[in-house]
Amino acid sequence: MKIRACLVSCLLLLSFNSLALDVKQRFDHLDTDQSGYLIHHELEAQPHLLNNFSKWDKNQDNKISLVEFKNYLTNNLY
Ligand SMILES: [Ca+2]
Repeated sequence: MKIRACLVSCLLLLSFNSLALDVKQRFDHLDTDQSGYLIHHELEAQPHLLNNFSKWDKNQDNKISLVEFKNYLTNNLY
């Protein structure tokens, strides 16, 4: 029983990590100039995000940070 609980938490941890990694990989893939932020021209492949840019740009700095991108993906894909 203990082993099973451990296995379940390990699997949960793994899936959580792979989700986080997936978000980071997507972000880095889009962040072509490696600035750590996504700006308008980097988001041409993400029209839905681009169309709602101001909605996801929570702090209105005209850039999408990793956290803002993660919020976008969480709300739209997962
Ligand atoms: Ca921002």
